[in-house]
Amino acid sequence: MTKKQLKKEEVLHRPPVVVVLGHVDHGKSSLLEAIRDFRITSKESGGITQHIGAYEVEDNGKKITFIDTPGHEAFSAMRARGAEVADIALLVVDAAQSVQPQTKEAIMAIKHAEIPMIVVLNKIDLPNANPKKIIGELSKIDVLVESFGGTIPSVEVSAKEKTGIEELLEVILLVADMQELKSETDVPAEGLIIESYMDGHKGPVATAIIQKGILKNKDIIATDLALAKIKNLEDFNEKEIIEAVPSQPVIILGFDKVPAVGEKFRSYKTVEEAQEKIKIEQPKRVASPTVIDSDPNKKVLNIILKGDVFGSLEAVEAMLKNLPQDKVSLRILKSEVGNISETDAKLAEMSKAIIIGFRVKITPSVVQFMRNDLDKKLKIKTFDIIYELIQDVRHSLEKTLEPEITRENIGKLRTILVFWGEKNRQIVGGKITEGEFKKGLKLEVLRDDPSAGSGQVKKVGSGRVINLQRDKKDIDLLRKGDEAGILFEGNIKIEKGDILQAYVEGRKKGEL
Ligand SMILES: Nc1nc2c(ncn2[C@@H]2O[C@H](COP(=O)(O)OP(=O)(O)OP(=O)(O)O)[C@@H](O)[C@H]2O)c(=O)[nH]1
Ligand SMILES: [Mg+2]
Repeated sequence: MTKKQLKKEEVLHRPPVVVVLGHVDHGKSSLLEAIRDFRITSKESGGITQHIGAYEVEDNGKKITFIDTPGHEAFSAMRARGAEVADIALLVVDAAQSVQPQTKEAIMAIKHAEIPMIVVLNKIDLPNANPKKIIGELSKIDVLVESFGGTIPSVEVSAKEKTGIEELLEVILLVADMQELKSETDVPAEGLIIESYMDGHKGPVATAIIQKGILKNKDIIATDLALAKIKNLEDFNEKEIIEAVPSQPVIILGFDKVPAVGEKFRSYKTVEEAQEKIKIEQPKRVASPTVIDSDPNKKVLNIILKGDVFGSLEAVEAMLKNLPQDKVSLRILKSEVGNISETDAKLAEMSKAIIIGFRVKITPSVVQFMRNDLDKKLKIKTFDIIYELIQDVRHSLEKTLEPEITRENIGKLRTILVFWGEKNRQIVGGKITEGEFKKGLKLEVLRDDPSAGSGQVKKVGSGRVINLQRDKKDIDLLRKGDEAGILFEGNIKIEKGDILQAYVEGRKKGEL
C-alpha cells in the first residue's frame, strides 16, 4: 500500500501501546524481560528503573509496544505520561506483598488516562505469594477483577520463572482487539517524546512513540522547543529504519536541541514552516530559575541541576520540592539535560551554587578547572541513585542553616558581699542557691526590679566566672549551699543582692 492509495481519512490498524505500571520492585522490568528476554534490568543502576523505556514485541505476528516506567515515588510524572500515551495499562503487583502507595498512584493515572487495565499478579513463584489477598485489597480501592465479579482481567505470572507470559500476551491482544485501534496514516506524522538526552557523539537523542502518520528518515519535525531534520531513525533496538508507523517506538537523531519529555512533535514540509511554529511557541516556554521559595529573610541554597534525561530531572526537581524549606530555601538556578560543562562551572562560581549531576559526567575542561581551584570553592557532586542525591541535598541544606544556639542554666549565686572592683573585674562573695558554679561559665547579672513588682528581677549585665575561691584557696567547683568568693569579669558593677545566673551555651546543628 503506497501513500497515494490511502484516502485522507483512511485508517490503519495499529498495534496497542501498553504501559507497565506499579510499585517499585514489583517486577515491571523483569516482566518485560521475561516477555522479550531482554536484559533490561542489568543495565540499570541497582536494578531501579529511573527512566522510561519502550520495547516492541511480536506475538503470533501481532505487534505490541511496551513502555516500562519506574516505580519509585519520584517518577509520578513519568507514570502519568506513560499512561497518557498508552492504549492499555498493566498494573503489576507483587503477589507476595500487598498493594503499595505507587500501586494506588498508578491506578489513579490509569483512571485519569481512561484506558483499560490488566492486573498482573507477579512473583507467584514465591512460597508466600497470595494473589487472592491482593485481589481483595484491590477490590477495596475499586479495582474489581473478573474473578471477583468485576470486569478487569487479571493474570498470574512469574517473571522469574517466565510462567503465565503467554496468557498475559493473549489477554493484552484480546483487550486491544476490543479497542479497535486505528490511526490515520495520510497525515503529517505526530508523536510524543517519552525520553530524551544529550549523547556526546550523536547529539540530542529522543525516544518517541508515533501517534499518527508515518515518520520517515530525513523528515523535518519540530516540538515546541526543538527542530530536527532527521539524521537517523532507529527502532527500539537501535537498528536503523527508514520509516516508523503509528504505535511504533522510535529513536530520533538530528534535533538541534534536546526536546523535552512529554512534548509532542509533528512533521512539516519545510524547515521554514517548522521554524515558524517554534517561533510562535517558544516565548511561552522561557525557562526561569525555579525559586521554590523566595522569602527574602531566609537563607538560600543555590543549585544547578544536570541530568541525563528530562524525565529524571523532572523527578529530581519534584523530590527536591518536597524537602522541608521552612528555614532554608532551595533555588534551582538551572535544570538541564547534559554533562556538567564549563558554563555550569562559571555560573556556579558566580552564584555560589552547588552543581548536582544525576547520571551525567563532568567534562574534562571542568575537571581541569576543579584541579586549579585550590580553595575548592566549586562544589560538584554526581549521583546515580536519585535517593542518594536527595539525601545529599538535604545535608547541604542543613549545613546552610545557622546552628541553633542552645542555652543551659547551670547554677545561681546570690551575692552577699561585694569586695573590690578594678576596671571590669570584681570579687564577689555569695551563696549558691541553685545548681553549681565552675570556672569559665558565662554569667547573667540579675537585679531586683521593683517597677515590675516585688520579687521580679531583670537582667542588668553579663560576664564570666574567672576564678572561684573558698577559704582563700582556688577551687574548681561550688555546689548548692556553698558560700564562696568568685572573681567576676563583666560589663557591670555588681551590687549586693544581685543574682548571678551561670549558664553554658551550645551549638546544635540546624534541623530542617
Ligand atoms: N521471585 C521472583 N522475583 C522477581 C520476580 N519478578 C521480579 N523479581 C525480582 O524483584 C526485583 C525487582 O524487579 P524489577 O523488575 O527490577 O522491578 P521493577 O518493578 O521494574 O522496579 P522499578 O523499576 O525500580 O520500579 C528483582 O530483584 C527481581 O529479580 C518474580 O516473578 N519472582
Ligand atoms: Mg524497573
